[in-house]
Amino acid sequence: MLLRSFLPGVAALLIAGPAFGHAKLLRTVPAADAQLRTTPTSLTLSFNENVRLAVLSLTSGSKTIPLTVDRNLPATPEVSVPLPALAAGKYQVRWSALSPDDGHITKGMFSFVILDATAGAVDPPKPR
Ligand SMILES: [Cu+2]
Repeated sequence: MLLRSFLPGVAALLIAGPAFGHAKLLRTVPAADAQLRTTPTSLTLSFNENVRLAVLSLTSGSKTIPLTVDRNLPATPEVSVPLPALAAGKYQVRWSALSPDDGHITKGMFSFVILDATAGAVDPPKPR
């Protein structure tokens, strides 16, 4: 009896589920897996709908680079934060975004590389 009254509710949830879009990350600057020859001065995440960033962290190895996210801003599809001067290295971005429309949270991570400008080209062919 309990099961019988429960199932229609579950079915309704399953059907309704896909109708609500979750915030999807469309693109970023720097782009995922980018190999940069110049140091980026800002980090931008573009979503398919309005979001509030719950988490935005930038790390390089064990080092965390402090970022300032203004959480008082209204929800927006594009979030941009200024970056401090970054040294050459591999950086990892972790994010988590809240969609105010339905309260859903999506998250992900990506990385990019800042090449060492003083080292010249990446893996130049070595003369033998
Ligand atoms: Cu959603």
